[in-house]
Amino acid sequence: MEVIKDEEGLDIELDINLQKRNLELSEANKKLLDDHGILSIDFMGSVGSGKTSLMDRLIEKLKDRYKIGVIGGDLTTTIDMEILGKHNIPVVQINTGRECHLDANLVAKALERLDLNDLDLLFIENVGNIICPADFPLGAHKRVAVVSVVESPYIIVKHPLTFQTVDVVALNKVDLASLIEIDLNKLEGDIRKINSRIPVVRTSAKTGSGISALSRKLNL
Ligand SMILES: Nc1nc2c(ncn2[C@@H]2O[C@H](COP(=O)(O)OP(=O)(O)OP(=O)(O)O)[C@@H](O)[C@H]2O)c(=O)[nH]1
Ligand SMILES: [Mg+2]
Repeated sequence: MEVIKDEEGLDIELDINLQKRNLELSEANKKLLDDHGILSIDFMGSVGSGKTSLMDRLIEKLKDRYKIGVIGGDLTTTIDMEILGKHNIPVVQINTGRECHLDANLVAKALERLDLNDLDLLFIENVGNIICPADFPLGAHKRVAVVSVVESPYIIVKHPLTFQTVDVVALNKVDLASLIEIDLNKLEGDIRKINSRIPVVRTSAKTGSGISALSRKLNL
């Protein structure tokens, strides 16, 4: 079969400049966070994979030990930040309109809205999408890919870049795995073929299983 690869496309120069500028801004974000002693974690994953639900669980578990803030990316709504704001923590919503990922410039603007002297842990929820965020580091110290096990048996092999660029994978919704007969060992094996050293944690934001393990893998 003949396969056309997009890296042969004409828009490559524009892409490279955009990503170069994003990388510079992401490094500035990281320095700002480091200067304030804030650890930050970027959660990425498809729409509905469970990013907000896992962050909700982690915040519940960690809020007595850390001063936590959240920046949330969403095309148009404020639903997720309303949910997480119920923990009485500072939250900033970014509505990207049509963009399928956050970028370092948007995060820089959101950081201006937070009292960085009063935070020691920052969660960033990326726009629901497993493809676009991979190319746009935000300055977070760690990146977590959240994969719902009900998405597709091919979810990992179809998105190799994402799994090369993250530090931890949460295989979420394991409470539903038996209902659809998905092979979790196969999914985990697909991840390890792409990135052999990456920690993979099986979680259920519904039951709470795996939340402590996820927290430990994030060194929290
Ligand atoms: N059964 C089950 N449902 C879950 C789990 N995690 C999340 N959900 C449900 O899945 C739906 C989507 O979860 P969210 O946490 O909003 O997913 P998200 O990744 O933040 O979605 P977007 O922000 O829209 O991209 C909600 O109805 C959750 O209650 C889980 O582990 N098990
Ligand atoms: Mg969400």
